[in-house]
Amino acid sequence: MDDLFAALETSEPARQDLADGAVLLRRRAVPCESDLLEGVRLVSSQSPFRNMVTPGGFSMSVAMTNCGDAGWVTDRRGYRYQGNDPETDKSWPAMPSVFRQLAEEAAAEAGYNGFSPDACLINRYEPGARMSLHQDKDEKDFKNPIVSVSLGLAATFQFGGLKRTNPVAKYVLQHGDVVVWGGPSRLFYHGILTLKDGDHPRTGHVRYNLTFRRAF
Ligand code: MD3
Ligand code: FE
Repeated sequence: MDDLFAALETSEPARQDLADGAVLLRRRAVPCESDLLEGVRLVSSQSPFRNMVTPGGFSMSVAMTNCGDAGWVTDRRGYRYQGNDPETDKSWPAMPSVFRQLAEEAAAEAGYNGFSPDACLINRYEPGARMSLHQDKDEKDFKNPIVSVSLGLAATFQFGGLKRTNPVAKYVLQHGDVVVWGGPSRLFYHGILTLKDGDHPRTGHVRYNLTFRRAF
């Protein structure tokens, strides 16, 4: 029996270091999945998902909204964080306490005590949506990690190095997977391959990704 568990563990360990400073906590968010999805519904009822435009003029295939004191936006003027939702002209919805608690606990489990996010970007992928290789560098202090939570359909994530041309490793991110990105991995290039169609019991044909950041 030990061998069976050992075999399962080598393919799917609960915790895995993806790179220096990057820790995957598999299925860590499953116990609070219903509360998280309720939070996504509440936030998006106040600040709806929208397909933002890049500075280059392309509409993103991933639909986004935010909660917290800061929200990430892009338009023809550039990428930035701001306190107001440009679509509603109101503050972003408050960060639900279950979001904050999960992000802070996961960060601590990965070795980043004292992480206190002020922004949560919520990405919604439908089949065909993708996010090309990029760095997250609009935040003030890169010493703070980023915590990501995946819900719904699985997606293939690619993760390279500090240069766009570095070779990439691929990982499948499943429902409930949490990844904490800090230390040297904080500025690594990463992206999501085109989402394949599917049907998830909790989200239907959708994948959500929540990324918790310290923006200001
Ligand atoms: C590695 N989101 O919103 S989560 C993003 O699944 C973003 O929606 C993807 O990249 C998604 O910016 C990937 C994994 C992730 C998030 C932030 C990172 C990986 C990261 C920051 C630094 C390094
Ligand atoms: Fe990113």
